[in-house]
Amino acid sequence: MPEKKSAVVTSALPYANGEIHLGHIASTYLPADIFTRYSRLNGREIYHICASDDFGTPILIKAEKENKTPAEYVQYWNRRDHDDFAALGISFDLFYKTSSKENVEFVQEVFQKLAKNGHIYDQSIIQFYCTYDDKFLPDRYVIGKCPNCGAENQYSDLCEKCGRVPDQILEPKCAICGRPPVKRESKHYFFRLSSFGQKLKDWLNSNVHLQSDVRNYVVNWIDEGLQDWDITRDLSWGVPIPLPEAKGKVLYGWFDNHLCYISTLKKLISEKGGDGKKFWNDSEILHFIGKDIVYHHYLFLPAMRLGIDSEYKLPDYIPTRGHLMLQNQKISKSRNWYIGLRDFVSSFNPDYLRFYIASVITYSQDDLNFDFDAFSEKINNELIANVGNFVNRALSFTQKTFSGAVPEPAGQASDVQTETASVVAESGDLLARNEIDRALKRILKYSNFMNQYFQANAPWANKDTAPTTIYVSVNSARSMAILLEPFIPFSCEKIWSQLNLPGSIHKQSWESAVERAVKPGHQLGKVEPIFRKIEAKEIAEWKEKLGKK
Ligand code: B3M
Ligand code: ZN
Repeated sequence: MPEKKSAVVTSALPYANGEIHLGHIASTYLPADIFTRYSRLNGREIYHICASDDFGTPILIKAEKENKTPAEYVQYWNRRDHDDFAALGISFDLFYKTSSKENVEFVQEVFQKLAKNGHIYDQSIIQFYCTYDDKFLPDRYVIGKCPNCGAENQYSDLCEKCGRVPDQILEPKCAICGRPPVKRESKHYFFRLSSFGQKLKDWLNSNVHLQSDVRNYVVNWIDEGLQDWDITRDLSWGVPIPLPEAKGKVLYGWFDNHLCYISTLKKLISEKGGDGKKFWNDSEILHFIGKDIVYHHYLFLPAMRLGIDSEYKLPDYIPTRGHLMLQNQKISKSRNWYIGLRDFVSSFNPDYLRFYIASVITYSQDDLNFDFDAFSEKINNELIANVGNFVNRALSFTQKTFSGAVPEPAGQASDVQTETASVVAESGDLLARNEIDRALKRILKYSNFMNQYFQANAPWANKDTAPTTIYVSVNSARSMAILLEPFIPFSCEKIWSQLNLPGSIHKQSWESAVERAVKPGHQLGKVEPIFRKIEAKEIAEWKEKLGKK
């Protein structure tokens, strides 16, 4: 077999100013985790990197409101996010932070290289300033009307309607006090994004792995002309601009945050005794994002890497997915049309959320919907009635009829063997291509096939063939545990322990799922139902809570 290329997976960095909710999970963290888990089982050296996005005005605004230093404030959210992700089984190799010493130093180094290469210039600009709050008002400190699409109430750093950066916001207001700001002069540093148009286009057009619909509209943006990018903020909270004359100025959060993908990977690899830069450049690089940050990942990020002579290679893949709707409506924290991750996994098995979302996430920018009735139906009728039912039937039959010892088969059941080989190959191939929903469907089809096999062979009524049926079924349960590990890792741990197999389910090999590795005479562990059904009452309560303050 050819050596599999190592890989670095990154998930967009959550701002350290609020809890992780179901929307984040569906667009970014779960697909990245499923891909990583599959790749690990498939024998690839792969690391999943993430960090809290600590700098930037929204965070400063919130820290001020809570009377905390920004450093204290982000530390809280860094821990909290880390713990919430862990509760959902999102298996980062390192969850770090953009305010780390390593990132700050790396960002300053990149700034200096860009400056040396002539990609940075300074210019005095007129900045909004609130005389009431006595502050310059960068980014989110200013709210107004987007000059590109006319949407009202947009922040000056990103229009949520059209996804562009409205650099000349109309009808500006101070986000703290609501008063119209005045204008004052300040010296700012700019990144020459405008000079990267052709290089970016060449890269976009030559990278065959990018999703073509996203590539097309990014190329359109380039054709409309790129603006140079103001990378300066008159704030105290950020990466200090490493120039003596830039005292009191920091770099814009979008200058430093994506560099944290690299600085965090470097930290991880150096802790393992390796060379992070070499690892980055020898690996396949995948940045998982939601569609609202396309502009930043398809333009800013590659341009900055090009600007330092591709010392760190550009991404091979930028898996970009749509937003999650909730009961067919846009998620909104202020209207409480929103589900916090912590809250959700404290009432439901985290695998239920993983399973449901995995079954609906397409590899596209289409929006998805979280629907409570569909959720309970999927869990009760597919996960439990299909997978849970088969595994439990096979194992409890072994327990009752063969005292928990796997019987000696009398035949081969070659139809099952063929089906097992094909589900392993086909679902693996789909996962490698990020087609998560289709991979899961394929595995469920296999589980269905096994239910039918068990039913048709009726081991309770056919004494002669029962040993073969059971031997084959127990082995299929093992195969399913491996194939489902990327999707429902906690439940697969349970199946693995009921099968009483050695080692960790998370360290098996994908290919080994074709084998009949559970040998005759093997003694099972304690067998019990793996899942609990969702009750109509629970769903009614959750629906009731939505939208209430
Ligand atoms: N924190 C924005 C967002 O979550 C930002 C992502 C940074 S990825 C480098 O939408
Ligand atoms: Zn103000």
